[in-house]
Amino acid sequence: MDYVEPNDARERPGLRLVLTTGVPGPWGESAKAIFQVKKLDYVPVRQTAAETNDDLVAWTGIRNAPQAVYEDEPARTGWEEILALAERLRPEPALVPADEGERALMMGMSHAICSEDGLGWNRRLQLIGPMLSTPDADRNPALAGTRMLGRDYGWSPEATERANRRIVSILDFLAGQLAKQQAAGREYLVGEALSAVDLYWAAFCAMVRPLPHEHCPMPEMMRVAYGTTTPEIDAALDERLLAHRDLVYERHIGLPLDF
Ligand SMILES: N[C@@H](CCC(=O)N[C@@H](CS)C(=O)NCC(=O)O)C(=O)O
Repeated sequence: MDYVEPNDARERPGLRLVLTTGVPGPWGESAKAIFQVKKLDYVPVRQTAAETNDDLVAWTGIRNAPQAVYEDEPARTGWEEILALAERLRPEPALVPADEGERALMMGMSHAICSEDGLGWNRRLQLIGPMLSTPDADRNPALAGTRMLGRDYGWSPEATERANRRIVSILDFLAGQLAKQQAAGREYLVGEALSAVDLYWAAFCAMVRPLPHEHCPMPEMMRVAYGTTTPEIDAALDERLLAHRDLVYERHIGLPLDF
């Protein structure tokens, strides 16, 4: 992917998407997948993980990614506002169901995957926890970036402890919903068609079961970290959920990923 620097991107019209370079960040991959399904063109803009990203902050006021910036509107940074922007700019194909009950379920499930205290959030706390629990964690210069992530995303020893329970509970819920849908002869997580939650599941699944290197050429260290799970997470990772991730990539997003 050819990234534009923030100082150049801010001068450009249209839709710009700030992404963490070199890694498949699940929130960023979700935004890319939504834009891809809707065939919305955007200018990819550089953000570097665990750094201060001063030029970006000078432009949008926000340090991390993703950020979707349309014309001179404020940057959209949350998964829900990025989805709302995409639905407004390109209503078809709709990724939010029209039926109110299905919409509420779809948004609730997406919240469980993407929001604070959700699957991705807790998995991140679980991943950085061991590094921030070492005896010299508060002064080791090699951990400056990890400390920044810990501060920005609310790490504490208690947070690591409950993260595993939250992750397993959310995986169980997703597996149960997919089983219900399949029993009713349906292929997707909600309703009859693809919706945003299918894209979120495909992207966030990487944090517990990364795609193979030929489909997702991420740094080896990150693959090992993401792929090292707990016995409870392994047990909760239903084969059908993994097969659903594959279907979504093959049919709607396309592989290999480019980041
Ligand atoms: N603001 C997003 C979450 C964004 C987020 O957690 N981004 C992370 C993962 S992609 C990030 O930018 N990490 C690298 C960093 O903080 O430098 C939301 O609420 O949906």
